[in-house]
Amino acid sequence: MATSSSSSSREPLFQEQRFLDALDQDRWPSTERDRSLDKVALAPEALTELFESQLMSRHLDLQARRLQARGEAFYTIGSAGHEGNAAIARAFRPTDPAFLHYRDAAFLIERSRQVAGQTPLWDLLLSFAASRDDPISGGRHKVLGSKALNVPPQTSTIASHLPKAVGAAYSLGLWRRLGGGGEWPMDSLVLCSFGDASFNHSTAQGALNTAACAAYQGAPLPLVMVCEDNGIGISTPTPTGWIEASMRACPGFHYLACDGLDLLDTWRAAREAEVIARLRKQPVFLHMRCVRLFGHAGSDAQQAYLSASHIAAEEARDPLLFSAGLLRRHGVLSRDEIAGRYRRIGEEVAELAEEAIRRPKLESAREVMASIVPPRRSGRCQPAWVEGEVEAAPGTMAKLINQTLQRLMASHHHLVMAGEDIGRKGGVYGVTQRLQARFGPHRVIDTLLDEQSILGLGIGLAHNGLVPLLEIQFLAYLHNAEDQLRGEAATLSFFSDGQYTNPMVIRIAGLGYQKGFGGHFHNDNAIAVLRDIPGLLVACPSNAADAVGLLQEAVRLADEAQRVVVIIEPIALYHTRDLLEGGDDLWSCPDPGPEHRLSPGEPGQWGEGDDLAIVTYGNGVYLARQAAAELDPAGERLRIVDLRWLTGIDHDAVYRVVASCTRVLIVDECRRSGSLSEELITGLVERGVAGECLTRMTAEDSFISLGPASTLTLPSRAEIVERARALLAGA
Ligand SMILES: Cc1ncc(C[n+]2csc(CCOP(=O)(O)OP(=O)(O)O)c2C)c(N)n1
Ligand SMILES: [Mg+2]
Repeated sequence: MATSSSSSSREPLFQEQRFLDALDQDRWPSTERDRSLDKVALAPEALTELFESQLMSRHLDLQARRLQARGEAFYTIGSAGHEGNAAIARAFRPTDPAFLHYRDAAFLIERSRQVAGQTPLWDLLLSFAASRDDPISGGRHKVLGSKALNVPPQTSTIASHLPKAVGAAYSLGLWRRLGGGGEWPMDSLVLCSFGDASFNHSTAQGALNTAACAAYQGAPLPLVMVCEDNGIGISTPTPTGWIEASMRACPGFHYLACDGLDLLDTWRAAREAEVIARLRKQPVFLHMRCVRLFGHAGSDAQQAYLSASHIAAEEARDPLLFSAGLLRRHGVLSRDEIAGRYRRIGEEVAELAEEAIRRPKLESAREVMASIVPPRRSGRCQPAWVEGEVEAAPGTMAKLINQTLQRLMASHHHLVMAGEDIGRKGGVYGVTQRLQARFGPHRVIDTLLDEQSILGLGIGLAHNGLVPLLEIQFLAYLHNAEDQLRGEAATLSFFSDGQYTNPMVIRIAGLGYQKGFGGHFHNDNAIAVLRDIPGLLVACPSNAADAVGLLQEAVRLADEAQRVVVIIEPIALYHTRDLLEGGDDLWSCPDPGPEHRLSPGEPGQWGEGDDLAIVTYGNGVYLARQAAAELDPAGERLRIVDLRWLTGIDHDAVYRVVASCTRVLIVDECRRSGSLSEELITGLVERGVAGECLTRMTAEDSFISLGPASTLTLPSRAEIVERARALLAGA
């Protein structure tokens, strides 16, 4: 193993030598095609610039490995072999947002020529060195990105940027329907790129399917999806012809192919893609064949899984050799001019690297975390509330959420709803009824049945200045898509140093206790996957008035503070009117109106008693109120604390509310392991509440069963009564 990894670290040196040898002999390979520059409309100077971008990218790769060997750089996944994408960059505008593959340094460098004042080498070296001065991530990750170049940084999760690229492309047509606006010029198109192995990921397939289906129906979708096909994903080859066969057969897409070793061919295909996407507003799949040089990343010894002859054959197909050959055959540069450029760029990169590694690093947890919460944005108009939107009659949670959505949509013209069955049907539980009829199918979008695409659509819309209000039909169905929240939406501000954001609100119907509609997947009662995501806000109303206050605050937080906010709506309470007996109407409320907002960390309280505090949320509040009616109807001994917000809990505030109480009972309807109760107990103990005063009641670590058994694993009203009675007796 030691031998192969040391020979892997020598590969870049061999490859450099190969270029220098070719230079020495002035012997270069060529592709079969022999096109004139005129024929593809590329000026000789442009070809030189493309070659220089390729050289810069290559020298950065070489430098990254040298720096890593010295312990000065921390990420060596490189672009070697993919540098043909410089020609793609040149075919598009710097205002066309580009969600890039990690091997696209040459793209970024070439694009930077189109915007004054760019310093791509310096910027990328700062990123290698994880310096705080790195202009895109502030030293948080080695990402390709730039605010000035409209290249948002991408995460390492392959293909997870494709759903949002589709959403971003969709946003362009949507803004046109809304009469104009957004972050990008109206005639922009959206680019994204990814590898051949990534093509097979379900996230990629979902995005391709969504784009194809939208285009198939005639929706404008100015999108170019570039597959950079080096034939392998780490060690696993992609079956020959698989990608072409799949995409040629894909309705809705235009399939174009090019040879990424040939700048002229790549430029030709990219320009064709541009015309189709920009003018006809149809999606293009641009299949660029290329090679992967130096293995997958610095730590990868490809000799372990590829034959020496295969590696040698790939190395002989180095795009730099072909580009130099083009320059020579078309008489653009002399051998010495090529040699001079190769040397000069290498020296420049090496010099800059020595400076970059001396720039400051992130030095404290506070600095690292500074961009988790996005900055506030200015210039958002105050909503213009429409008269007559508040109904006086008391309503259920479902009704009041519907009314609130109506007035939010009426007053915020950049708010767009999307989800499964939310439009024509008005949602599985009727919560979104009549919204599509009123605001149109372009603002209340019935999406495909694909949660990844729904969340990706939202991220893409948010990138372009819209505020998406998404719906996930059931909490259990968030899980097949949660990376779009966890890995994508929640991380964007962090990895872009607050420069890119995707503010949005996601309503998720969830939790247990549904009568008549059972089974685990419609009653999922675990929220741990949401609670530990840095920066994500999660709210959960227990009653109709709070649902209004939380929803209005969530939209404000997204619109003004650029936050990503999840609201878990307890399905069992959607249509609940009564608290104690049929017809008492104690659980419906009048609409508290447009100004009612409940800020994060602001708990609700019922009762003033000091003997026992019940701390709870969602259905727990409802059950605790029923229990209180039995034990202490006036709230003289009891108080019930409704958390309302399930992340970012202000434990000092919770402590203040319960500090005067002799005992505290936590009622948590979610599964015990990983439940909020763990955090609440810890928070109170840390603030000095004695352990013996604290007790908790949670759901069992079980899935939910069907029929009458569906509540057996959940806290019940009777258990709360029993436990509270015992605690009150001991108080
Ligand atoms: C979802 C996910 N699974 C696994 C990985 C680990 N991984 C990183 S790159 C890669 C291979 C990608 O191959 P390909 O898409 O062909 O791109 P290439 O590196 O060849 O350019 C894998 C498996 C990852 N980053 N994300
Ligand atoms: Mg590959």
